[in-house]
Amino acid sequence: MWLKHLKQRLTRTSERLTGGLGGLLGDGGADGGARFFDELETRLLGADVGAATSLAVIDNLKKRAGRGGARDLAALLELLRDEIAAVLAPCQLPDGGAPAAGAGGPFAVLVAGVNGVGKTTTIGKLGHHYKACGRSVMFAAGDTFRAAAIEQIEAWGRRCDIAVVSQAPGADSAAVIFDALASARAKGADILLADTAGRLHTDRNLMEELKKVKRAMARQDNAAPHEVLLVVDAGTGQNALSQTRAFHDALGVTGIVATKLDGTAKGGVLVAMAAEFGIPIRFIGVGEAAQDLRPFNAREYAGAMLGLDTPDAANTAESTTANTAASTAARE
Ligand SMILES: Nc1nc2c(ncn2[C@@H]2O[C@H](COP(=O)(O)OP(=O)(O)OP(=O)(O)O)[C@@H](O)[C@H]2O)c(=O)[nH]1
Ligand SMILES: [Mg+2]
Repeated sequence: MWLKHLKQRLTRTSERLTGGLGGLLGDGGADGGARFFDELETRLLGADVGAATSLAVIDNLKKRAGRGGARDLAALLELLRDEIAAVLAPCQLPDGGAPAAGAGGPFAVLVAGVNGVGKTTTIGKLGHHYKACGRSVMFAAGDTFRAAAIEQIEAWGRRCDIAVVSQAPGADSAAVIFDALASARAKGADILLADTAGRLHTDRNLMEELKKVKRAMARQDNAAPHEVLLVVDAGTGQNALSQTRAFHDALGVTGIVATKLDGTAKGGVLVAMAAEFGIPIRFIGVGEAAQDLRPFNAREYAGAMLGLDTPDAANTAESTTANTAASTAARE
């Protein structure tokens, strides 16, 4: 189910990459497939895979296809999937890196990113995911700035039956999150997901404010935040790279969630991010509903980018939630 859904949601990217490609193989690759490989490289660039990575992927593909190998489109796409998956693989964690129980406290996640990328929605979906895995979750309404931000996270809290710690609009975000962490500790919650207001990565003052939030969390628990989760909108393409650079410099990003992969043909940006940063891509978002978020899997994603079925991964994806619950139980 999920794989079909993922493939369908990534249609814009897969069409950009593979639409009409077969026609370029022409007479069976009399030109050694030169036209095909050139076009494929251009398309990888268009899907925001990035210049260096596109070139490397195509070079490897040419070598593996061998002389006269540029004939069979299906076989070439399988090889291409391998090449893309190899770039993505170092950024994949089992089950999106299911949080270990903190030493006597909740696993505290600070969620950050520029305006409108999907932070609050991702928190709602993550809450839903972790609850389905049997973890107890709390939310911190740390976006005290944007109108209706508190109502938005409270609505997710009601939908998922998750307690939300909030204060009045305009309150100090660091104070709200500090209190929420204290409350999550007192209540013995497994995971605290802290929302923050969207901010431009180029705004020095607002980036300083985030550092302050991070310090406030550490005062409550030395090891907190256990995760600094950056949310990026994949549709912003190359801009997602500069956002990641700036947030990583300021905060030390430990995980990435890429959202809105359903609405964009730039799904290749994850490959560029993997190649440049190597920061774990923990989850991907492919829609607005609670179930439109899943742990990132390199091979599944590479296949969906190319519109391929991934029969060998069908079982693993279907049982991801069950695996998470099982591995969680095993740790406890
Ligand atoms: N299609 C699609 N829409 C998404 C996805 N994730 C979030 N959205 C939508 O994007 C819009 C913005 O989402 P929010 O969660 O409010 O974004 P935010 O980063 O919290 O925004 P600010 O707090 O204003 O910075 C909402 O309409 C969401 O429903 C996704 O994966 N796919
Ligand atoms: Mg928000």
